[in-house]
Amino acid sequence: MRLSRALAWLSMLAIGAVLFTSPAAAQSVNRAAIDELNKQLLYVALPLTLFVELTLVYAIYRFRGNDNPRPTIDDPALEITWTAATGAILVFVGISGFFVLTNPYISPAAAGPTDGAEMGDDMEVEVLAYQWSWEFTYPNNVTTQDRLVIPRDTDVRFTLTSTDVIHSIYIPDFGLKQDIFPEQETVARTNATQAGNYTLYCAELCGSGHSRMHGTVTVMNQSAYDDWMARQTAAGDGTAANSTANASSATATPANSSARLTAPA
Ligand SMILES: [Cu+2]
Repeated sequence: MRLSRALAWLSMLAIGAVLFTSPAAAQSVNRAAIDELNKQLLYVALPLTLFVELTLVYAIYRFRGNDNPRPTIDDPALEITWTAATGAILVFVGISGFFVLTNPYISPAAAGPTDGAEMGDDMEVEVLAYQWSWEFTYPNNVTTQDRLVIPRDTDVRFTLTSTDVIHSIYIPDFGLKQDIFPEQETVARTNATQAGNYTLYCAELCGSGHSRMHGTVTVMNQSAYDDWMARQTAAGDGTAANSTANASSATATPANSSARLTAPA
């Protein structure tokens, strides 16, 4: 009696922990898809864990002090049932994971032609990674260093290149991570849903300055973003010659781009 009451309390505690620790609203559509998958898998894993653990605790209690256990007898029906149940769970996990992996925000490069056509409307930001900094080039040739500014609720596509070694862009709050290779272009995509400042990291050990290779992502409402972009463009007019001259050689010489328009941090 005391044991069953303890088990009931344990079950209630576990279910309560899941209900009250549900994550806050996601900051991007990528993150929302990943969080939703985690939640689905948790709802499958939790009852299974409880079932296994409670069975174990019951067996320990029920057969305590049994010095002469009988051998297990074959039970084909039981064996078929648990094999089929395990198979069904694995199929569920596989299908759930597949849909998130093929989400056009999470795997833009693997998305089908329909999604590719839709991506024509994305705002495009060129990301240049190099030892040990980031350079972001927006439409209008506006460039920022170690600070990425994007509008909220807008599909943004990043085309990523490196001038030296392999880097990796990682924005944990957005659930976004993509390797960046020299002489090769990779793509990442997101849609940020909450204004604010987030941290961006390099997630690939890329040399002695790797730990310094981080930046800020600022998500603004559309009107604030438009104002910001107008200020950057106006500030850039004074150095238009520099900006244009360097824009063509940006990929080759990022280190020389200090004369180009750089947003205040
Ligand atoms: Cu790096």
